[in-house]
Amino acid sequence: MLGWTGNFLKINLSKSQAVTEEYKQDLALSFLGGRGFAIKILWDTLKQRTDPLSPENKLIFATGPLTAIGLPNSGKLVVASKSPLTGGYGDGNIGSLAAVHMRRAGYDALIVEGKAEKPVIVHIKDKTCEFVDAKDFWGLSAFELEEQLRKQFSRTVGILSIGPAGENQVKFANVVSQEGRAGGRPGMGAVMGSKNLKAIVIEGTGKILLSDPDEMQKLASGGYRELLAKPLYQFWKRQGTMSTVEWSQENSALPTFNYRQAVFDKAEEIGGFSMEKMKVSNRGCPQCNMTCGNVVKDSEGKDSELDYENVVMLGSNIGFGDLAQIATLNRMADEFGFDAISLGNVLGFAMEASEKGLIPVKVGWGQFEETKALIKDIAYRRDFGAVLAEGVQAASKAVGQGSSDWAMHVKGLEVSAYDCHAAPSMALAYGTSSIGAHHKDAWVISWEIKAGRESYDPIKVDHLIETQLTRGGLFEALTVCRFPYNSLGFELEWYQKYLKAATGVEFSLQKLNEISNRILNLIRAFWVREYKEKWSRELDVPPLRWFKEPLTQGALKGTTLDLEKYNEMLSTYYQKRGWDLRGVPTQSTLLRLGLVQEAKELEAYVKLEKENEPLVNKTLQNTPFL
Ligand code: PTT
Ligand code: SF4
Repeated sequence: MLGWTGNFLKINLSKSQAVTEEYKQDLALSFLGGRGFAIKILWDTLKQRTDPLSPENKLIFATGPLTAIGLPNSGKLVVASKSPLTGGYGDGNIGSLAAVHMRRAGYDALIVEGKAEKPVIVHIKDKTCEFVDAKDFWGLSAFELEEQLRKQFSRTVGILSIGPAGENQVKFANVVSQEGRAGGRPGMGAVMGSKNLKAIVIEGTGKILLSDPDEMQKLASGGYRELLAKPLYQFWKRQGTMSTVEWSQENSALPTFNYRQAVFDKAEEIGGFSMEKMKVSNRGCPQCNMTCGNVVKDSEGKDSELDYENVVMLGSNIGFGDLAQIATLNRMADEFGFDAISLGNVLGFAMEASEKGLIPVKVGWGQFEETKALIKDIAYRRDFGAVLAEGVQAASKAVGQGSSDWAMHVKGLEVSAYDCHAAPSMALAYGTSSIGAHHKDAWVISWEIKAGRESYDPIKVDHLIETQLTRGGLFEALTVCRFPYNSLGFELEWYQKYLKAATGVEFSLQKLNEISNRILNLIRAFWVREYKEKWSRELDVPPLRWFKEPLTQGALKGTTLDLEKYNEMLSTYYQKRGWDLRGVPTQSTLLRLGLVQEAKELEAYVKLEKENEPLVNKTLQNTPFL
């Protein structure tokens, strides 16, 4: 095989064994890599209803055919598993030297299964794999750990690790790499912790065989040059994602006080220009010339890397208007290994519940010391922290008293940093995303604002699906960073040329769309298989706060989403996807995508419709919450 290595490394922690597994080119041509490999492996090898925190769950680190071959923004990988937070498919995308080393060691994916008897570090060096006792490392923060591992192995190794949140199986713990890169929002760090796996250290020195190496070299340098020439490049280097704070404020989309409001009176203090005054350097993923990590000094004088999502969720959403303090909370998230978006949601939920006198914790909006103390309680599952460590969906079940309306999640994954009181298609993007309420698959809100935010027109559904196929399908299968494409306007054709030079295979845009569709449909089938009789279209509905509680401030005062119109839009979405009124792929959709065996298997769990039903009003009768 050219472009792909053709190998996975299967690591069994229970047996301290690692075995190379060759895979067939068919798999690569049908699923491309990254998220595609991950869902196919999970579908084929995971028993239905596996407990996500049991040794039987699989933790997959997967790359794509463009990883580690010197192309712009290609130093990333997907980490995936059955999620302990949602019970469905979960993944994240991390920039890491581990992606580069994995491919140079000759693997396209690592598949970790079983559970080590005692805490362990897996050290992979080309074709060797050793299991190192981690007793001296267990308990360290992700940053301390990296420093020690670099001293023990070498400065340039790739490291994927967890902090104390992952060790204690906090359901929204993620995987950390290279101070400031982290991924796997739906609890991939908790899965790693449940396996007693503190870190993977990886070193690869081999070469990846390419179809046309000379052409690839030309394309790589052409790509870097093209990015440098993009009009938005200079401003991007200055602010990265941080300029979105001001944009969200101007457009009433800035999560504020647990999404009660969409504007914040201290937005300017926490925005991109304020950040620039504090900035000390840029950081980024390997093989990238857009390095978007904004490093600032936090309130304790330590380095912290700021992104829009983290700043908003640990800022306006929990009442903080001091960027240095937010930077401290952000650093704590990285050190403990929490997903910062979910952490901001969980804290927002706790602050609102505390204000309403519903929980035994006293923590007010913007109270710095109390917030830091609560973060530690969550990491170590102390007192009420143990309830919050389960995520907002579970916490709201424990608290009751109507709190599920303002537990901001979809399918258990906490909402990322865009308020949707006035953004129906962004709400639908959260509702139908592959992993729960994340903007990764489709950030459609800026397009929607231009298109008319009050409308529920089917054209919005078309745009959403197209975006999901490109971002949630293509970029997650390639695992390359999508920022060149969606933030600087780097054209998709570049990736077709890269693929041709790497693999020798011509991929038309139509072919790539078909692969993306296959991946997203199999992910949907996985959710349905795991939820079985508990599956319902209600799971595709975003938090009720956006429907029930109008905004009371800003230009959009009085606005809510309309549940009936949302529901109709959801039915249109299903029909355009080739899914039935429950949101389950029909048999003809699965067969058209070549998922023949998968359709048969899914039929064992849920009866499949043969074809799409026409849209009828019975949709509304099927939704008990109306
Ligand atoms: C991503 C999610 C995001 S999305 C952010 S900020 W963003 C948060 N970052 C966190 C963090 O940092 N530390 C932490 N402890 N928790 C965090 N949680 C949040 O995680 C990230 C960039 C960003 S920054 C984005 S949008 C883009 N995401 C990409 C993607 O998903 N796919 C892709 N092909 N390219 C992407 N490029 C951009 O990468 P998750 P990273 Mg991340 C510190 O992990 O689970 O996918 O959730 O990976 O290497 O840090 O790069 O405004
Ligand atoms: Fe990583 Fe940012 Fe570069 Fe993307 S643009 S590869 S997220 S540093």
